[in-house]
Amino acid sequence: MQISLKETAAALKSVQRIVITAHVNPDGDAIGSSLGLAHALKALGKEVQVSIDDDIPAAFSVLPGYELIGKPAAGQNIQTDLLVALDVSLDRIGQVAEVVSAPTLNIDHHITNDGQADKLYLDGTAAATAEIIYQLIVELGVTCDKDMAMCLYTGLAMDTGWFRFSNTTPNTLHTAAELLACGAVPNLISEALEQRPFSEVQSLAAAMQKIELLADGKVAGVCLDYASLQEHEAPEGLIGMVRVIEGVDIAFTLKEKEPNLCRVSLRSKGIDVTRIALQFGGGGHVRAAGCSIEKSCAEARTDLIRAIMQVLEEER
Ligand SMILES: [Mn+2]
Repeated sequence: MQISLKETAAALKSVQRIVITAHVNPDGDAIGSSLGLAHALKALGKEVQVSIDDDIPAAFSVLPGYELIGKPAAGQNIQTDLLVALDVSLDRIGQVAEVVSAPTLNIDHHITNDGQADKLYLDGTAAATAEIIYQLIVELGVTCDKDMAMCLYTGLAMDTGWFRFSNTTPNTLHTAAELLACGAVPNLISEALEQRPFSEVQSLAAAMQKIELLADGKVAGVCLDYASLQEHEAPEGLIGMVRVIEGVDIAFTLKEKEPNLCRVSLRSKGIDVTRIALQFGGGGHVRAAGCSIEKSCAEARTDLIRAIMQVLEEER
């Protein structure tokens, strides 16, 4: 059931124990929104746990509360009054779905949200879930402090490509300004999140050698199979390097994270790439989407390219 922001605030106020989660393969918005909301609910005297079924990259230790994020263990049974899922539909929260049995409240900005949660607050115009969480904090009557601001600013900055992408609105920048006024330190966040181990820069260089151009240069992508990912870890930011290639409309990366399990990221300069991601059970936004394909790297590549070509053909 879709609810309003006011009803979302009321749902949070009406319970005492809250577990916050976000999607697997968490990004800055998933982590920043989760911690930002956790700080706000703690300020209201709530008992809050943050549980995300994945490893949290160490770079995010710049965020206050990083050490509080737990990972659910199989067979665990977390008792709580409400499960709050951020930046995701309930189908991508991994084992959290099994270890927590409680009513669900979902807060998201993805237009592809499946609406399966008991209560859903969805704002597809928000650049980031963090933008919604800031409004929610105001609605809750909580004073935004530095810890909340650091976390939410990170979510907002990272989902907008540091305020460069088309989802950046006047409200996004107003929110960012409010967060700076509340104590967020933008250079601390960007320096922490931009730094890379030397080995990762080398991995990025190796992966960039494998970028292929397709469809007369309208499509570019890179596929990393399981063996090559054992040799060099998948570098962060690879899709961004593919995206900037002149003439490219659709950029993709395909990473075989486990044998026969490929994670796909898609970016576009206009074409709706959710049309491709949805074909494989994924989702996202018009210009940034993703999905998983349970096949080998080579087979998944064939299926993905076929789907991309079909969408390009329909656009013509
Ligand atoms: Mn997001």
